[in-house]
Amino acid sequence: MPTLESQEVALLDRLDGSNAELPDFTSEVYKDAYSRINAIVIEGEQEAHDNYMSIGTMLPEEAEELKKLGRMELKHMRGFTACGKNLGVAPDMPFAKEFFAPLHGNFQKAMAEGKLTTCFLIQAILIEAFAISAYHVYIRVADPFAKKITEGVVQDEYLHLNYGQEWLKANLATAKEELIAANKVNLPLIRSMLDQVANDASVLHMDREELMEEFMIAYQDSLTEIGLDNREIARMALAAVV
Ligand code: PL3
Ligand code: FE2
Ligand code: FE2
Repeated sequence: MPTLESQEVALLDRLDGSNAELPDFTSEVYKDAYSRINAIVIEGEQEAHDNYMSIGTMLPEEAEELKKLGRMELKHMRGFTACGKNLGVAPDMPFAKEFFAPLHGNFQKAMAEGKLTTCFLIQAILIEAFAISAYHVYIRVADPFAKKITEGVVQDEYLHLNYGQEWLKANLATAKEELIAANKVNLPLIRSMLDQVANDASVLHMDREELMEEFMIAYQDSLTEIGLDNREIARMALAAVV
């Protein structure tokens, strides 16, 4: 039986994340990158709250449930605010607002047009899958305080993704066309958000390829769950590359 070369052992360690090298959380370069990443997460959680409340106004029978999700998002926001404080970092909120502006604009437009399917896709699938992928990768390289908070948050994000999946699944017959069209417009925005954050993320020792991989897993799994077939999912995913 062949023995593992030491390099392969190192690779195995990294894949499971347990041996990824931790950054220096006190360095200026770390804090500078963190001021933007932390702001993105705080803004993202705030907007997630607002988006679930908005969806609730269009779905009165689900309003209570959606309020619950919204409250969880505010709790996440407070948790991540504490993470920045703990490191002595002030979040760059204007940067984060600009970062979310295109997606935010599309959500607002869909709301105004009563396009519930588009709203669900943007918030409960794309944004939640983006959050889940980022939080998974971050947990492996976070400071101990932030790691604990993020571990709690990521569990909730699965509930949110699930909630969106269930709604889209139940409404797929009438929603499919809009779902595919909305994906074509909004998946490229997620891709470009990932590109914009990649440099700062790498300072936090978060790898870009790993982020993409985690995102594609969460995204494709959720489309499967909604009831799309492999060919439809492949077509939808291609919107990220073309
Ligand atoms: C929905 O519940 C939350 C929406 C937040 C989206 C955040 C995406 C974050 C991408 C940048 C990498 C962050 C790493 C985590 C650092 C605290
Ligand atoms: Fe959240
Ligand atoms: Fe969420």
